[in-house]
Amino acid sequence: TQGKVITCKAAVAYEANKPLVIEDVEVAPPQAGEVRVQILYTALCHTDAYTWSGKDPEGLFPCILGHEAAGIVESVGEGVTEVKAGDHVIPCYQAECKECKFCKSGKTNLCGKIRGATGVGVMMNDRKSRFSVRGTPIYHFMGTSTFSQYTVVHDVSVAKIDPQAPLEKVCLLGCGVPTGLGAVWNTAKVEAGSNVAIFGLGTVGLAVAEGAKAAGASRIIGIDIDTRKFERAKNFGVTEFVNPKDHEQPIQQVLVDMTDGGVDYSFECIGNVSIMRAALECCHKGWGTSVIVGVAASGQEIATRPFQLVTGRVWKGTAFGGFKSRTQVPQLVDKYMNKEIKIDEYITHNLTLEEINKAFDLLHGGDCLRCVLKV
Ligand code: NAD
Ligand code: AHE
Ligand code: ZN
Repeated sequence: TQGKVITCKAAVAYEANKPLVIEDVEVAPPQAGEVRVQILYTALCHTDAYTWSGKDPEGLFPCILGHEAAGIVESVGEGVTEVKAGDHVIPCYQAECKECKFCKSGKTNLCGKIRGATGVGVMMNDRKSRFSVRGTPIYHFMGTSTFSQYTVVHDVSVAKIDPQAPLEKVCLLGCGVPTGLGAVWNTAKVEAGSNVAIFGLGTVGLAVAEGAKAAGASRIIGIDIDTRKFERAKNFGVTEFVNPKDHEQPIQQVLVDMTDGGVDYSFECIGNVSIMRAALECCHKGWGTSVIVGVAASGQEIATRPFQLVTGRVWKGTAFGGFKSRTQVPQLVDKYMNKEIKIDEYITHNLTLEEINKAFDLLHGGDCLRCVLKV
């Protein structure tokens, strides 16, 4: 297949909110600096649902969504040295070129090399797509497009992993689990003994809980409006639960009262700007830090009284938990293999690519953390 167009199945999003269509898609060979990957397993993340909803300013249609996956390199383009056919890989929507201003700064995991192309659904070389259906180009998504049996990614966007690792599990290390763990370990740098509040107990929020427990946090308070989330969250380290619907007072006040003035760290894992405000305002005066993890829709803005920051609270955000993708995803795979981090517990459903619309329904149903699709 090397050097040839591959025709395979992919789920195409033709329009916002319209069911995805399983199509025979033509996938062009990788050009210089590109890698064609056979995707074996992909999970769905709420960010896929967000873009599909039409509220993502970077969402272009028709496109192939998907960014939490694992697979095997099929072939590589000219000049690609770090991976070869047969390598087991995880596509990384947050690239790591190790050469750009961002990568060399030592201050961020964001990479600038190809971000200009991935935000508009094309490959860097020729600003074109490698996907087409009956001659019509289909946009890439987040530089990954994993809802396809084959995809083409930039070489700076693939992490080579231990070939022994089960791809049907470690696909989750493409997004949600690292995001939550890294928000705690890299972005907030939670210390032992801290009090932590987590808004939203989906996969990302539960991974925050797992990370906070590992960091030695004393109290880990989980906040969700869906009480079905509470029982499961105990296994991830959440020690107390608050349902905002049980309280008349604003949720930030409830938390301040529970914690003698506020929490040391809070995490917003929903994507709701009024909860982002509450998450900042439930932090302790003088030092409390709030991390925004959730992705809010186009046009939404955050607000608070500047006095909140003047009096020492800190407002931060995180992308992929601050992990440097190509360097650290393989390390997270090793941690899973050594049973130092969970993955299996986040997988509540397993379906096939053909059943992807059902998988999106499950994701919206509330009972589902991650649904892994066999591609
Ligand atoms: P999810 O939908 O599984 O989890 C969200 C949780 O929030 C659910 O349990 C829901 O019941 C709860 N919730 C909704 N409204 C609430 C409210 N008003 N008060 C309290 N709880 C409420 O989603 P997920 O896959 O865990 O992702 C969470 C967010 O993180 C999404 O916005 C996603 O786009 C974003 N995300 C960001 C990054 C990043 O790099 N920054 C990475 C992955 C996901
Ligand atoms: N296109 C969206 C932005 C979405 C966003 O913030 N994405 C996160 C990852 S979410 C993964 O589930 C991210 O990493 N952002 C940094 C980046 O470089 O995109 C919008 O609203 O414009
Ligand atoms: Zn995601």
